[in-house]
Amino acid sequence: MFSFLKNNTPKNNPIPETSTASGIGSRLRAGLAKTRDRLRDLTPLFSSSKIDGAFYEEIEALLLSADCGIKATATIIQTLRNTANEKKLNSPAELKPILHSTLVKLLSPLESPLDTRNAHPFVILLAGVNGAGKTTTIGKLTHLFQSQGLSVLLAAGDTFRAAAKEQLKIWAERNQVDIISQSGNDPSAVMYDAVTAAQARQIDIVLADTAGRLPTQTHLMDEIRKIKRVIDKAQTNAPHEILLVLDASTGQNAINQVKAFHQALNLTGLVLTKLDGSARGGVLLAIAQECPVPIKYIGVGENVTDLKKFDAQEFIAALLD
Ligand SMILES: Nc1nc2c(ncn2[C@@H]2O[C@H](COP(=O)(O)OP(=O)(O)OP(=O)(O)O)[C@@H](O)[C@H]2O)c(=O)[nH]1
Ligand SMILES: [Mg+2]
Repeated sequence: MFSFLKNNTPKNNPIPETSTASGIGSRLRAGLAKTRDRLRDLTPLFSSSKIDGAFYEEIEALLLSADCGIKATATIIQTLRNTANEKKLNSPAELKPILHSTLVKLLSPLESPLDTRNAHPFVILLAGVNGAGKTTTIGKLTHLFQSQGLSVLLAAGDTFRAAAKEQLKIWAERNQVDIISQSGNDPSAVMYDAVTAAQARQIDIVLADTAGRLPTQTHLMDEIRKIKRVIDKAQTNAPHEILLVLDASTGQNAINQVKAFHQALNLTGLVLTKLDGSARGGVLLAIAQECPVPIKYIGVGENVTDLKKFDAQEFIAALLD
């Protein structure tokens, strides 16, 4: 089901960052502080005197506690054991760079920068369970795209709650972009309007908000499938990105969410939010092992600039170094 994701990393058109490299690095480190803290006992472990069964067991326990999941943890421990045997390593310190490179290798296939230049307007549909961070992520993405000189239109597709429309409107006002909404409660109609409005106004990007839904709510999953079909009617081959927004503190249930939403919508990517509030950042490794949908962005705070393009090397460095 996920085989198409392997080695399809388009490195040619990455979205440039808006801040300085050092600023990004320190924000990412601050955002990952809780997970890094959970893994802090790795440092004394790698300074211990010998590689033995207890050493591996302690690494295993730490990885599991950071929510790396049973399968990814087993893969990582096996790689460490194999490398230690093959290279006849005696000292735990020699295994530290091996752990680093193993984690980067596991996460690298998930890097896949978003390229908005191959369609106009470029339509991005955001989906996810209630409270995952969809609307906030739209606010952050609006800021990011605008900083690249792109024009943005928001589609208020969460017609379930009046407050949802208001929340998106606040983000629209903050970023000074237009929002398409309706008084009715048909999200597909809102999406159709938004895409045709973007075509008429020569807008670069449409960001489509949707109501939170659980994969078990069949009628709501049918509804979002319909939203996708209607967007395609308004513009052939749209939406160009279908992103699942996932709360990183969800734990291993994140895996079930990815699988269910992917089956329903054929996801093109993930946004992992609230990494700053969670010690469970290891869930990215579980995703890489069990359901490798590309991670487009990670959210490391509530501010408009707290959205980071996912970079495996940077992520692991911020977690371990
Ligand atoms: N700390 C932190 N909080 C976040 C992040 N992303 C979103 N939030 C917060 O999470 C809460 C829910 O965010 P929303 O954007 O409303 O989530 P949603 O998915 O649109 O929710 P529904 O529309 O109700 O399904 C808000 O309080 C946000 O400020 C993040 O990266 N870090
Ligand atoms: Mg919302």
